[in-house]
Amino acid sequence: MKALITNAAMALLDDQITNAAEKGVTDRFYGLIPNGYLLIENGLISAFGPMSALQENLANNTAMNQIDDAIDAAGRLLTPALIDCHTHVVYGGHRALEFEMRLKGASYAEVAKAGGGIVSTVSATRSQSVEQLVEGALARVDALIAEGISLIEIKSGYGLDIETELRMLRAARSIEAARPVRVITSFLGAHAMPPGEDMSPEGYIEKTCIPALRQAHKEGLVDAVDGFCESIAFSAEQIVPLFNVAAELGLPVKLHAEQLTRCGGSLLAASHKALSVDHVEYANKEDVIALAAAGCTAVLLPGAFYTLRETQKPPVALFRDQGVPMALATDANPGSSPMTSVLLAMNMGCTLFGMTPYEALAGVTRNAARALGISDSGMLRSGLRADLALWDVAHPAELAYRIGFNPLYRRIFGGQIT
Ligand code: DI6
Ligand code: FE
Repeated sequence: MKALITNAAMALLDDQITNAAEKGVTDRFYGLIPNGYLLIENGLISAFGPMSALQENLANNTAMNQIDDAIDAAGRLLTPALIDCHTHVVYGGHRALEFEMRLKGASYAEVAKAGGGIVSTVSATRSQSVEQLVEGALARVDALIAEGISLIEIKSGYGLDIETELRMLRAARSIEAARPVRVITSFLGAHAMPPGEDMSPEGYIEKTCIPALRQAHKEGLVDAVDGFCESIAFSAEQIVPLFNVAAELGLPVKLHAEQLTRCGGSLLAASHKALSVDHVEYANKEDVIALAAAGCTAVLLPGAFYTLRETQKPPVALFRDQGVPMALATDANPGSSPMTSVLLAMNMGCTLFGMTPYEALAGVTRNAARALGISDSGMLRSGLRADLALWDVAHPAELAYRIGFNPLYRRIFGGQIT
C-alpha cells in the first residue's frame, strides 16, 4: 500500500533532522519545506523532500512507482497528526453547577472541600457501566479526532475504588477499537481521597490504590502511573509507595505537580525519572533544574489555568533556558478544564503563557509524544508512523493563531485517510 502526497507545505517538527538543506528545509524550527512531497508505505513515512526532488526520486526509487493513492495538497500545510498527552475524557456526569458556584466566588479548593469537585464526578462515574463510560468519552474523543488528533492519553482517577478504576481503564482501552485513534492509559488512582471512607491517605494508597494498580497491570490496562500531588490531594511522601510499585512493575510514572501550590511534586517526579510533570504553574527554579537533569517533559495545561482563573503562570522562560521540553494538552476533564480542543490549548499556550506558535505546535506533536514515552509518532521522519494532518492553512503559525476555528482538511491515521 503506497500513498503519495504532493505540493504540500510541510512542517517536519524534527529537531534532530539531518541534511536539512538537502531536504529543502527553509526554517529550522518548524522544519519547513515550502513545497514538498511525502511518500507513505505500509502505514509508515518512507520518504519526503522538496517537490523539485520528486521526479529524480521517482526515477531512482522503484518503490516510488505503483502509487495506490495520490493526494495533491495544493499548497496546504502537512504536519504530524496532533497528540493530546493529558486527558481525563472517561467520566460520568458533568459539573456545570460547580461552574456556577465558582463564578459566584467559590474557589476550586473550596468546592473540593465542600464535597464537590473530583468526588462528585466519582459518584457519577461509579454509577456508569463500561458501555456508558465509553459512550460519554467518545463524544469528547470525536471532538479531538476532528482536530487531527491521532493519539490520546486517558487517565483513570474518578473511581477511587478497585472496581471502578478498572472499569475506567477498560473503557479507555476500548476506545481504540471504536475509533481510528491510539490510546495510552495512565492509572490515576491517587487523584483524590474516596468520599465517605474513614481512611488515611496512606491507608488508601496501601489498601486500594496499589492493589488496583497491580490488578489493572495484570490485565494489561496500564501504560503509566500518575498521581495528583497537591495540598487538596496527596503529598509527595504519600505518592512514593505508589511510584515504587510502578518501578517494580516496570511502568513509567508522571505527576500532576505544583498546580495550585508548590508541594514538592516536581522534585519527586525528577527523582523517579518521570516521563512528565503536568500543570507546574508553581514550579520554581530548583524544580526546573531538577526536571532538566532528569529529562522530564513539562506538560502545560492552559485550559485548567483559564477555567480556574489562575494567575500564576508556569515558568516558561525557565523551561526554555534550562532545556526542559514543553508539551501542551487539553486536560479535558469535567471540573477544571471542560475543554476538548487542542487547537484552543495551543492558542492559550501562546496568549496566556507566552509560548511561541512554534513551541505550541511542537508541544502538541513532538513533545507530546515525548511526554508519553512514544517514539514512533509526533514528527515527519522516515520510518515513523504516517499519522498526519493536512490543514487548510499556508503557515504553521496559523494553527495557534485562530480562536474557535478548525482548519483540518484531512487526517491520515497509520497511512489511511480517515
Ligand atoms: N488536576 C486537574 O486539573 C484535574 N485533576 C487534577 O489532578 C481536575 C479534575 C477534576 O476537577 O475533576
Ligand atoms: Fe489532569
